[in-house]
Order: sequence, then structure tokens, then C-alpha cells
Amino acid sequence: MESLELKERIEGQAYDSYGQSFYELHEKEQFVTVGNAVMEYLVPRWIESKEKFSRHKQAYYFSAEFLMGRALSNNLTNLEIEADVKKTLEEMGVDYNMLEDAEDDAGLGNGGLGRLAACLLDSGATLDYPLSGYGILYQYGIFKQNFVNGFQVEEGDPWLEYENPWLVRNSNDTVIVEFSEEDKVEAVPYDMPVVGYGGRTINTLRLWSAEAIDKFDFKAFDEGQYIESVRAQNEAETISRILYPNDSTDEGKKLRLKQQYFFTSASLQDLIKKYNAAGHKDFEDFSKLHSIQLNDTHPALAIPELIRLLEHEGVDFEKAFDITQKTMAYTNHTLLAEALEVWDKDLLVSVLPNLYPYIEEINDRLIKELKEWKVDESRWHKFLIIQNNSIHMAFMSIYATRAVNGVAAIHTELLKTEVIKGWNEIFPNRIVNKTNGITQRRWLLQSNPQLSEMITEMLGTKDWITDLSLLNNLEEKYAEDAVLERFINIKNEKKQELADYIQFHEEIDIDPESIFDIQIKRLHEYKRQLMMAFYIADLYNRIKANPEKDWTKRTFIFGAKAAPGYYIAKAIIKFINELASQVDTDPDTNGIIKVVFVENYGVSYAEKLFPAADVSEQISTAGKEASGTGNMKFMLNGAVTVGTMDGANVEIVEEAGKENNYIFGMEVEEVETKRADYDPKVPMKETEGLEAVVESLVDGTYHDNGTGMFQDLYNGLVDKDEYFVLEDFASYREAQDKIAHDYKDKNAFYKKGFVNMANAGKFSSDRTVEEYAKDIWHISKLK
Ligand code: 26Q
Repeated sequence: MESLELKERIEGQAYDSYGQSFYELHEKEQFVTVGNAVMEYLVPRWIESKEKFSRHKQAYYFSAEFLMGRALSNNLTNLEIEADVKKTLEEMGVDYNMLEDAEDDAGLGNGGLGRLAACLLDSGATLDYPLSGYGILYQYGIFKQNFVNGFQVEEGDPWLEYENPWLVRNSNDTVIVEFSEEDKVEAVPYDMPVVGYGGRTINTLRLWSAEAIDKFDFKAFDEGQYIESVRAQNEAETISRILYPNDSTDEGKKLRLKQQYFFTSASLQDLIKKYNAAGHKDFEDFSKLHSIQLNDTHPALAIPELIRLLEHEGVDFEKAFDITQKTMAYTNHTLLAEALEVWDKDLLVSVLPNLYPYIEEINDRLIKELKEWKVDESRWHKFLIIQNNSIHMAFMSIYATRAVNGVAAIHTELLKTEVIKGWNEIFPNRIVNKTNGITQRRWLLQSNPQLSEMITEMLGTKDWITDLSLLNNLEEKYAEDAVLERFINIKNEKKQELADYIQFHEEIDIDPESIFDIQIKRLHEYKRQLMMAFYIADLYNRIKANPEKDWTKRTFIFGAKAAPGYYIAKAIIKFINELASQVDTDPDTNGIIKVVFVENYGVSYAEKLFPAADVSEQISTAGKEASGTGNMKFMLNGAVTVGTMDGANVEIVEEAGKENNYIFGMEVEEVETKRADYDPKVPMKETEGLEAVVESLVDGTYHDNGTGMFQDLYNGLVDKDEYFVLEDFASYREAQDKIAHDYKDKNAFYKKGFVNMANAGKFSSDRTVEEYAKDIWHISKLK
């Protein structure tokens, strides 16, 4: 955009929106104004994009979560107008960074699954694929985390309280979602543009908001009616009010079920309406024009709902089942048994009386086939959708879709050989792998412009922005002294930037000379934040015992939200905060090690943390982490991984070499063997330093303010240690000690980081989307 034109646009927008001069607005208003100007610029292109795809097969990503983060910088970067806009704003005397910070994160997700959805959308648009998202416009995103006396305290995230320039309400496309005869709501779509890099393709994320029917023309004639109308409106709006902050255990709550039906029904009605409007006479072509990807089982009600809607259009059950199966595919994201969604049958019948019969019919069809396949009845419990008065969403999703995929090679393998082995025997080609990826536009180009610039110079092209495999050409470059030196300088600069950011947000000083060792992800026992904490506690004891030794300076950084009802996860947060204050207040150790638990970790914080990391913590119990995607963001930014052979770590070291990372711990088979005969007290007593650390939970070293939390943590470990924290501790300790040792030779250490960056090409979500497009969605690019 010409800078003059842009300045006029912005000034004009300020008057249109606020009737005021741009220069008199406060930051939030200035952000909205610039956002509106960007929207004005992109809307014509958005419409063009919609038109170019309208007669082609399209893919639809159905997801209860889209963890989009901020959009301003992303849209400017992808439209390639960032430099112009920054320059214009500078000429106008506006601080771009202030403006950028004024945008609230779109936190419509919990963690990996929601962020994956966002990365895939970015790649879809960048690669000119017709890929749209369908989800829920939650009024409250993932909660804001505060620490009070070291305890996590949750606060609501009313991210829409202020105007949002990226959302366009499309009342014309409103549909009605009927839970039952007496319980119906309006689903009103709000569309968010998904700008592909280069600005050729702008796709759509359509988010549904729940509203009462008749809210405007309802005339109340008396107090009773008036109160009732307000109550009804409130109840309708409750459906899209809040994101459930759980990312594993399924609670089976009625409202959650309503959310799932709400957005899947609305999305399918939307597709069918458009299909009919395009003049199709029957539904023969429906699956030739639509591919629907179910992001885990959260949108699995789309299966019976599509069958139901097709029957309403005059299609018989068998045909409707066939169309549905050809249209849908399902992604599994977990190996944890407790995370597989199961709904209570009576609850489902009471909330969705009209849908339930279709689930029953699907189940009956399955029973017929089980008989045909001669599956012995004693094994039916591995398949039946309806059993013991509950509905198994994963089984329905495997049975009634065309493809099922895991999200990393090891994960898919474990699905095929353990978790859903029986299904794999019946449908040997249905379960496939699609290793996750991340978008290099957000996770390198935007968040690490310094390293981006260096990569562009080394390659002599910026083509890596849309073809990350080009990084492979850099592998040998570290041999040039100037290259490694510049790489280290950039890392130092990013560490300094993070130190400033942490000083501002946490009021804690950290030393950029120290190793930045970072674990950022949701808080879970299987992710083993506690094991890292134990290492630190042990290291603290060792330094105390030997303060004069030549210790490597280290900063350990944590960022993690615990589900509000996950008691042990909250205990772990409290413990790490206690540890941090102990290390901090001890003059013997505070120049050597430092522990920081950053508050309210989310997408925007992540953008500061990944580029500054030296060490990436990926230390889950083998067989528990489906993939992980943070591991890829660290790698791309040149950190080494300390990790187990779990999830995508396996592929990361396959690409970058075990010798350039720090792999430790039991592998999947060893974990399974160990489980048969495990007494956690054995490693506790045998591992140097470990017993003292475990005992410190209860011997008065650390205080849990009388809650008993640390005693509960302790009991869980010594009685069971479900996730083998104590068993793996010795080898983790060894790996960590090796890192401290290796860091003394900076060049050797950072060479490893550089080689990791140079081998990160595989982990672009562009590669992931290409695989989905080719193997599952069968869609083509349109420039
Ligand atoms: C289910 C029922 C009721 C309420 C909430 C939920 C729920 C919500 C979110 C269950 C699970 C999630 C999120 C799961 C998740 O983020 N899984 C992660 O997905 C990533 C992307 O594939 C993987 O990289 C991670 O390994 C996996 O843990």
C-alpha cells in the first residue's frame, strides 16, 4: 500500500469509528482503527478468494478450538505490507509495538490441539488450498492465570469486551440449532479472514455465536414474560459463553455436549444450504465437493447429524451413511485412555433426543458388520459405539469415516498396535500418519526476524518462508566461523529481549549469559514438569554443598496453565513457585541458578520464549505425548532438545541427529515392562540426591501454606509414580549435567542448535497440509 493512501485510510477510519482524530485515541482504539484499515484493504481480496473456490472441492476443519493468538502482525506479514504500515505509523508518530500489544490474544483453545488448528489454517491459505475452519465464538477464551502466594488463580478472559476488527458478523447466514422441540437457539456466524502468505488466498474461519430466537421482536406484556424472555436469552447465549479449560479428562458435562452439537450442526446446515443454493439436484456429489476433518472427537456428532440432515433432504439411511463416511476423516490426538471421549447415554438422549436414534442406527449397522466379519462377541467391547449405557465417540469416529490419523509416527504406530488394534485389523488401511507441523510464518518469520534475516541471506532467497525444506541446504554452514558467530549473537539478542520482557512482566531479572532452559506447555503429570523441578532442587542442594565449584549459570523457565480442577497439577505449580523463591533468596545460589515461572503463558508469550531458548524440555513419559508441537518451535529457533523418545521427538532426532540433542529415559517398551513390576521407592533410594529432594516435599523445606498439597504430591510419587518421574530421574539428571558441561564450549554447543534449525524443514505445517490435501482431502490449489 502506498503510504499516503494508508495514512488517509487510517485517519478516515478513526473518524468513521470514533468520530475522533486518530491521534487522540488510546492504544486499544488505535489498534482497532488500524485493524479496520487492514480489513478495508483485504475484504475485496477475501471476496475474490471465496469466488475462485466456489465450484471446487473444499476441505473444512471442524474444531472446538482455534488458538489463533494475535492477528495484526500476522495479517500484515502475510499481506507483505508490514514494512509499509510500520513506516507510515512511524511517520504518524505512533509506536507500533504499543499498538501490537493492545490486541488481545484470540485464546479460543487450550493448547496443542487448538494451536495446531491455527497453524494448519495458516498453511492452507498460504498454499492456496480451499481450507476453512468451523468452530465456536466463545465469549471467554482460555482463562487468565494469576499467581497468588504461588498458587494458580484463574480469571475470566473476556477477549471480546473491546471491539474486534477481524470478526465480521454475517447475520444472513444464521441457522437454527434444535436440541429438542422445546430447546432451540440461533447460531450466528462471525467470519475471521485467514490470510495466506503473499495475500493471494484469504480463507475463512467461521465461528458460531449462540443467540436466542426472537430476541428482538419478543414483546413482553407482563413481568413474568419479561423475566422469562431475559432468562431464555441468557440461557441461549450460555452455549457459546466459555471455552472448557480442560485438555484431557473428559467431564461429560451437559453444556459441553451442547457446544459440540451446536457448532457441528450449524456448520453442516451451512454447507447443505450452500450446496442446495448452488443448484445441485441430489446429494450424489456432496462427498466429491466436501472433505470434513474432525479435530479429535469433539466434533464427532457431525457424523449422526450429517446423516440426519441428509435424511431430511430425502436421502435414505444407507446412502446417507455412505456419503457421510466418504466426507469425513478423524484425527486422534491422544494415547491417554482417560482422554477418550465417552458420553453418558441418558444425558445424550435427554439433550439430543432427535439425534440419538441416528447413533443407534449407526451402532446397529456396526453390529451387523461385526457379525459378517465374524468378530467373536467376546471382543465386541472393543468396537461397539453404544455399550454400558455410554457412547464411545472414538469408535463412532473410526467406524463412520474414511480415514483416521495419528499426529506423529510413533503415535500412529501405537494407535495401530495397541489402542485401536482391533480396528486396524478390520480396516488395515484406514489408520494413517500425519505428523504435525508448525507455521514458520508465525514461529520464525514474525517472532524471530533476526534469525529470519540471517537465513534469507545464507540461502540467498526468502523462499524458505513458503518452502521450509530449503533449510536443509544450511546444514554445513556452521563450519564457517562467521556463521556460527552471527547465530550466537542472534541468540544472545533474543535472550536479552526475553530478559527485558520478563523484567517488565514478572519483575524478575534473569541473566542472558546463563543457559535458558525452558519448559512451556500445559501442566500435566505425564509431561513431567515435576521431574525438571526435582532436577533443579537437586542441583540447588549440590551447589549448596559445593559453592566454590565452577557451576554453569542456568535459568530455568516454566510456563504452564493447569486445568482449574486438576488438583495435582496445581500442587506442582505451587511447588515450582516455592522452589523459585528458595533459589532466589539464597545468596549461595542466586548468581548461579534462577527459576522463573512466567504468569499466564499463552501464544503471545510463546512468541517471546521460543526464540530465546537454548534448551527445549520435552520430557514426557514415553508413550504419552501424541506429538508435541512446541518441540518443533524450539528446534526451528535453534535450541537443543532434552527429551524422551516420545511423540515427534523421535522424528526430530531422526532429522537432526541424536548427537545434537540430549535423549534420555525409558522408551515405550521399557515403560510397559517396568509398569508390570515397579516400586518407586527403589529408584528413589538408589538415585544419588533423589531421596532428599522427594523428602523435601514433606520435611519442612518447602511450604504449601497448610493445604496438604505437597503431602499429596509426595504420596502419589512414593506409592505409585504413575509417570515414572523417579525411575527416569537418574538418566534425566545425567543428560542435564551433560548440557551444563557442554555449554562451557559455546561454539560446540551452539553448533548443535544450528544443526537443529537447519534440519527443521520437515516440521512445517505446510508439509502437514500438503499430506492431508493429497492423501485425505483430495483438494487442489487454486492461485
Ligand atoms: C474433551 C472433553 C471435554 C472437555 C475438554 C476436552 C478436551 C479439550 C482439549 C480434550 C483434549 C483437548 C486437547 C488436547 C490436546 O491439545 N492434545 C495435544 O494435541 C497436539 C496436537 O496434535 C499434540 O501435539 C499433543 O501431543 C497433544 O497432547
